[in-house]
Amino acid sequence: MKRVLIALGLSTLLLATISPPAPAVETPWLAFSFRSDAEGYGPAHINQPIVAAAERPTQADVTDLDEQTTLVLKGCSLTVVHRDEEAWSSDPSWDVRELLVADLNNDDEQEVALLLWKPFRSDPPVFYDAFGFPSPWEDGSLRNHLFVYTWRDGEWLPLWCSSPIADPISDLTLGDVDGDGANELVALERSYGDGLDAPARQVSVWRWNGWGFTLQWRSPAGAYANLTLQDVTGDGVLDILVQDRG
Ligand SMILES: [Ca+2]
Ligand SMILES: [Ca+2]
Ligand SMILES: [Ca+2]
Repeated sequence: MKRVLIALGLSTLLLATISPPAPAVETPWLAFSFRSDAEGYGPAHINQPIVAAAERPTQADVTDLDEQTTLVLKGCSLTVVHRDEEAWSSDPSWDVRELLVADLNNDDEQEVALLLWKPFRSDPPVFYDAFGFPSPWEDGSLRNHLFVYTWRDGEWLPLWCSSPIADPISDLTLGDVDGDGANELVALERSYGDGLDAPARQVSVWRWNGWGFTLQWRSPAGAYANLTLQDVTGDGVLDILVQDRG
């Protein structure tokens, strides 16, 4: 009898001191939906649950480009393997963070976008000296770039390589977010100096113009994360969804 009382006493004590875990409060989602009657994309808080996008290929992932070609992102470097042989590999000084295989220039063929960091080189330095203005970046400092490559007829070719990006991109995706039938590039942007876990400061929408990407729209400043595209308004046009950590 004494043992039973002791056991009951203990369980009562445990119940009294361990409260059930509070239900997880999900960070609210925000939808930026294209407005044909206004400039840009209107924000709206949404209540329905959103499934975050699958992680895009990073660190030690293999992506099939075609039946005979794979992209191997291992550590910070990308290798293109064709028929079991290395066809191309990224410069050792690059830190390739993310791949996006998609039709970036709306020609019905897929390209490969690389989001990477590489050391800045004021090349040629004489350019800055001759024109009497300082280089915008310190030599050797890591800068964010977006490079787009094509794989055509067994050749890996650069289609477009950005200069250092003013507002580094932390995440990007592609889809037709204004319903005109052509893809836009949608990015989350940070500032240099922000930590890796810091939320993005802006959402931006870019469109291929034949020789590069033109900014279509940039969101108000905020604290954004987990970019994904889904049609939550039911109008057949993808909405830009982000979690709002502000
Ligand atoms: Ca294309
Ligand atoms: Ca579009
Ligand atoms: Ca929609």
